[in-house]
Amino acid sequence: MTVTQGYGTLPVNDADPFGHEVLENPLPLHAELRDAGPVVYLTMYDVYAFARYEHVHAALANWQGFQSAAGVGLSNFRYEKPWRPPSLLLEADPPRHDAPRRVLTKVLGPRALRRLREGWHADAERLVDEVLAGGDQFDAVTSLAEPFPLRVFPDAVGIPNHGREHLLPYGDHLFNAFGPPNDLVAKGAPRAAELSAWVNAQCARDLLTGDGFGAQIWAAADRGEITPEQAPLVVRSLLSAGVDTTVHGLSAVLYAFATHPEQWRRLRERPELARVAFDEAVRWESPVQTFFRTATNDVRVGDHVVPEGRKILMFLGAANRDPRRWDDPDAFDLSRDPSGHVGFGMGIHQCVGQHVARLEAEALLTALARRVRRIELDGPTRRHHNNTLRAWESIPVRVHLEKSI
Ligand code: OVV
Repeated sequence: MTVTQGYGTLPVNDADPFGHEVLENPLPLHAELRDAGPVVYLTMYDVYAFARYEHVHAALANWQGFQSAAGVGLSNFRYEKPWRPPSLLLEADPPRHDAPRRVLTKVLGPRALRRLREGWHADAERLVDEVLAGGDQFDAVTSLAEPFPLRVFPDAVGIPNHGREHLLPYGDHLFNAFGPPNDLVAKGAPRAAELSAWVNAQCARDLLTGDGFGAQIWAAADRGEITPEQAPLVVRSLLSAGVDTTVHGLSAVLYAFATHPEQWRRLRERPELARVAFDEAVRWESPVQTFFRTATNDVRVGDHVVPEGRKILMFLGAANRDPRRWDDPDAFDLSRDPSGHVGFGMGIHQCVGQHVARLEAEALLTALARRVRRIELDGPTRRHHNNTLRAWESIPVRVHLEKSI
């Protein structure tokens, strides 16, 4: 469907990208949007959309033209008050974005993670042993993908044990809140203030252990790299973006292997493929499906113009399966080079925690590959619907164990 605009015919689409039908299976809408043209107008929300790799990638790389400080959800912070104080990273533009980003880049960088590596691998081995001791049938989401990040990440940040059960519900609501105020947001709203208050309380210096990511953020404030007012908000970014994302990323890679036995065999032959496998799963599933940007001037896209101040929905998941960019995009394939996918974003906001996520995945996958010869689905899977995240609620699996270990 198209409509006449001053600059030609702008393709329009009446679908609800945040409706349950699309959340259950977004792939048909993604194909429709990609094929409609480089920019599509979404009538339901009066916003524009990019779904082709070329345009999503280019927009994410162009922070001057496509800003984040007006919010990366549907809500436009130029006109609407954000539901929580904006993130100093996600919802900020240079120059304000840069000091917090520099601090987190160092705290979460490959060098800093080296001291966690051995412990996380041991934790993964222990968790896998515990789960396998319970039998050959289990739920990959509730037995592995959820407990593993919850076992290692909050400890690494340095928050107390009490109340950690709030982390996943907080993240779920936060990622819903980037979408429209629909039933998913309404479902989380009653607890939002309580969860938010708990998360904010964990960001205080005196609650954080001496050697974690949180303490290192406060140490950066002592060195004057960020202000003491910024430190708690930077810690909040870890607790906001660091749990649900990795849970759903791990669910994605476990589902991918449970449904691609030949790829599991490959991983077992070459366990050093664990990291590529995780990136391929992030491309294939795109646990973070969408973020908005806001046009900072009238931007020409093909024959059309996105007017200044308007929101554009970036379909990361659609870009990651764009056949214009990827050969056989729907295949989960360890022999492809998935680098360049936009599942972690692109440009100055590209996921600052991606090394943490990869280390978690590497630890869990290598522990599992050591003991499990085959992993297969063992019943109907169930999706978890979220306005931003592509998630699983349940992945029942049966495993066949390696006898010698
Ligand atoms: C990437 C991301 C998602 C959600 C929250 C944040 C970041 C944050 O910085 O708070």
